[in-house]
Amino acid sequence: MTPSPSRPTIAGSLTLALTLLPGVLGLTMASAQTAKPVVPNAASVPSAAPAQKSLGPGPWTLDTLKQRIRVVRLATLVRPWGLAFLPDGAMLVTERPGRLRVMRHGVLDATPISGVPKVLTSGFDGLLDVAVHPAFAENHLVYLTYSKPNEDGSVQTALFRGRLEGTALVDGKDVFIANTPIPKANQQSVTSRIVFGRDGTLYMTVGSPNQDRLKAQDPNSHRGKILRLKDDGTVPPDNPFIGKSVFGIPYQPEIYSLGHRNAMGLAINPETGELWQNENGPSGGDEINIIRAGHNYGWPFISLGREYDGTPMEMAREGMDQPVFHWSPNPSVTGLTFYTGDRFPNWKRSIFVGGLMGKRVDRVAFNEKWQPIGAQSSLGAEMMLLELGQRIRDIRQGPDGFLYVLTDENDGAVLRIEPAH
Ligand SMILES: [Ca+2]
Repeated sequence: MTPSPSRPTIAGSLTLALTLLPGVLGLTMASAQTAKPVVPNAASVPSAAPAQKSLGPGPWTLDTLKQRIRVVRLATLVRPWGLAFLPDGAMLVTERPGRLRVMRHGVLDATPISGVPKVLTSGFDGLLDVAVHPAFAENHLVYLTYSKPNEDGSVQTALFRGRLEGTALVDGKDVFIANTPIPKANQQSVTSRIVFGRDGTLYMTVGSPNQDRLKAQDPNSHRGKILRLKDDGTVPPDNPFIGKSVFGIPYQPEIYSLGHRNAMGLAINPETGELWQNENGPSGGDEINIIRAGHNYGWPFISLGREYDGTPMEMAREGMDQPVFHWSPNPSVTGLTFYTGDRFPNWKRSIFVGGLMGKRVDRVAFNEKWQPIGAQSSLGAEMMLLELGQRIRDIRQGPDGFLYVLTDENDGAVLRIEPAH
């Protein structure tokens, strides 16, 4: 994807400058930072939440709007978080406590892959997403995002790269570490997804902690941004904010888009090549966005949701993009995949997302112009897998045309959705 020339993303109004600067300068801003109750965002619900309904071995046959499906439990993993497929069809799956696993022909290899970095495992931190280099067949490169613990107890979001040789990642190293560590005293989990674009650059989301939400608009911080990197972690020369600044504060050159809360899903539209993303809103306002170079997606200034105490939020501002689809109430969306396979012809041009609090998978159908068919909000989504009662962490289409689903549990499951006849 070639970034289009960026347009001004921050209106130069005095009001906005006054809103932004205190956060940038680290000053207290009563209206946005201290007056609101501190409520964890959806990614930060304590892991000691009420016990999950036990899933059982399955399989399950379920009816959906367009398709009878069979859901098969392939494996049990601890808090599986992200998955990616190798060219030979094998599947890599991360476990949040810090293990990378491999499945071949639907069977889990008992031995985790060695060479994975040490991760922070408190809260919802840990080993996060996994992506495979587009030229994996030649270079065997695998990428991981994770919560990198520092000696002072703070945590940073890092991108790690290693070469997969047999059951080991070798020559592994951090190729990029996002700035703005989250201090130990203020620790709040943030997430990171990664995906390769058609031009071979890598997009990486870096979450914005709810307690320091203005970081999502701070040009000097990687938090609350989507970054665009070369495959070695360096800056592509055509990134939209290179050499630019706002109110005299230079942008970090890795930034591709800003104003994001906690992005949980990231995928390339297989038809248009555009980058699509989903992120968690506050109370209501989970959203799917089409990400364009240099654009501002509004957080924390605008949202279609409300503050946790019920206070309405500003819903629109000039120069800030609206989502293509949004939810209220929130399922806490996570994972995002476009269905392009042949196993479920009725699901072509559908997007699937997981839901943590919603304990379900949502299908959203799109028309030829990539507009949602019907409602542009929750009513336009088909809820699936509610019968299983599981927090869903990720969903991806496999090269075999089946859908693969991860549940967010200590005895989490890798599920495969197949047609039932
Ligand atoms: Ca937004």
